[in-house]
Amino acid sequence: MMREAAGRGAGLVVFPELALTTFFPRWYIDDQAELDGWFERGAMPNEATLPLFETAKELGIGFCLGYAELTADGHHFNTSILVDGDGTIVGKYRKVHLPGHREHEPERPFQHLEKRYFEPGDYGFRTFDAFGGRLGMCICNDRRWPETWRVMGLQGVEMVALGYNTPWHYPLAPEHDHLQNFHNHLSMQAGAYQNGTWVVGVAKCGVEEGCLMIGQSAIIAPTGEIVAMCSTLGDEVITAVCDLDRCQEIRNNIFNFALHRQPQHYQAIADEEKPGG
Ligand code: CDT
Repeated sequence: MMREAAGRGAGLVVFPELALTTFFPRWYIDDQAELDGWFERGAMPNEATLPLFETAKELGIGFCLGYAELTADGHHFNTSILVDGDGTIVGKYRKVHLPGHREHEPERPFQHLEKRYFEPGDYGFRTFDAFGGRLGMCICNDRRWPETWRVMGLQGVEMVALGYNTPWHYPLAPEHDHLQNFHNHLSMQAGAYQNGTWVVGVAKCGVEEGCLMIGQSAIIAPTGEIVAMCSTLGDEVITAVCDLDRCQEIRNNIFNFALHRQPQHYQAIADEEKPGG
């Protein structure tokens, strides 16, 4: 798929969340050694990912890759890295908003144990000078939170790369199942428009270990318009020309932060306390 993207002239390829494994938080895994087997240890590239790095370098193409990270000192994160066209890691992100639950809930058709298996990311929402612009990353559930986008928007982000694993079925509110695709695009298009940034959102989709995951990976312009979208639940490469200067169309006008924001009224967003009823 990277070769196909390079053949179309792409400079950056975005892979999904936990691209190297199945979405293992759907399983309750009691044995720590077995669980750790799903994680990549230490620095990237490791033995398993070296061929990807080498292929990217050969093609002169950058990539964003999501994987489960086990650090040398034993911390577990849901991570993504941004690698430039000569194979250098230029950015790293660790998922902040971890959805799901901590304990085994056998009544569910499948688990969502991200809260058990990962720690919340410790980097926050950083942005990086790369690919001729300012890029940021977030991962899956992060896309549903306006704070994710705004913190990067305030840094002048011009493209946010994100991967997702979103099951069609949401056991806690099955009446929302038919809205999964809508909520996916709603969140990403709003994030793009309200912050004047390109968004590349990439699904690990289709049926994985019996679990149906939504697709509709999309490249979204700073206007909030979807300019390219996958149309199947299989492996697909979509491409778009992303002119980062188009971010100014939004930033110089409707969302001119310097001119129109009123941060003295936004304090509650950053307060530690849980909001009252
Ligand atoms: N991977 C991930 O974050 N998935 C969640 C599923 C819904 S919450 C159980 C998401 O926000 O898409």
